Amino acid sequence: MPIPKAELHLHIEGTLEPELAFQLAHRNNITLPYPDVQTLRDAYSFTDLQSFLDLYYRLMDVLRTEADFHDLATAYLTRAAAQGVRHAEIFFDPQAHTQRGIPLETVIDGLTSALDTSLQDHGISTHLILCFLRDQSAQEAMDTLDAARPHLHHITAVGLDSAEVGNPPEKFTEVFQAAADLGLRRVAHAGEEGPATYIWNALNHLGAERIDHGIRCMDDPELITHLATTQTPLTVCPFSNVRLRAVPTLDQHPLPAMMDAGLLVTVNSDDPAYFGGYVHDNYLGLQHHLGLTDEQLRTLARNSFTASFLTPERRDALI
Ligand code: ES4
Ligand code: ZN
Repeated sequence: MPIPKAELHLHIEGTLEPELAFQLAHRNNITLPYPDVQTLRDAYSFTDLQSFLDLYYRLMDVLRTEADFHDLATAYLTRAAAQGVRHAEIFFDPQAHTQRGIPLETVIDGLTSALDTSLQDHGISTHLILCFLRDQSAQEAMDTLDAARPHLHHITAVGLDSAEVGNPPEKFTEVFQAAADLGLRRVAHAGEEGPATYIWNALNHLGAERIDHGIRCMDDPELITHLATTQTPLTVCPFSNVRLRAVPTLDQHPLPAMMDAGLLVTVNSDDPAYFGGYVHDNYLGLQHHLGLTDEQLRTLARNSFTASFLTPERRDALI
């Protein structure tokens, strides 16, 4: 049995497996620009974050109805349960859907209809994290937060994702402040492809409580000390880093050095349908390629609960 764990860095749109993409395309009378599942899977060879994002946004076109979002989330939860996931904090990208004419309610109602019964059906508690697309304007992010106001009882936190370099955190200072004023928690992708300064700025300008990826902190000794002292969690995604070439090979992943530096590291899957595995597959990859011990894997699993936004009661029950 895979070790019980929380998953804290998971884009629900990144769980769209080619088989489901073809099913939804058929159901919605859409012709995908790929003849079959294998040809689509063969297209999953990326050179950097942008080359991945291009396919990720293109394939989302099959997500049209509430049932599509429900089925997407249910498929993820089923796989996550088999990987030992007991709690999942799930990102979604409203702007990627509203900009192609899908109402925000369709997205949120579809996702929450699956998440609402997840604890009973899959033994997984869930939170939703609304992400702003950082390669779009600050005003569009603010409009998205405004549109989400009627749905805030379903949303735990805001996040920041998409193309990092050239879109620094401070572009979104105002909308993150507005989110905090609404009682939302805050996380941000930083230091995936972007520099360590983006991590500092996510902390100092956005009030980020967790850093998604954060691997580039290893370039800045002062930042390592700061993150270790404050025990700010980092949601690291090893398979993602290799597939997007942020790290050359899994054998060279900085995760062991990050743990040795006293950082609160967690392991996550990011976009598992695209990067070759779900969260426990990432744990196994680390064990195999980096020789992580059972004790280190237990530490990573414990960190995942510590770093979550769970109430102390459920967290204590899960650890
Ligand atoms: C993402 Cl790997 C990654 N980085 C930034 N934004 C994203 N959205 C979906 N996956
Ligand atoms: Zn991500």
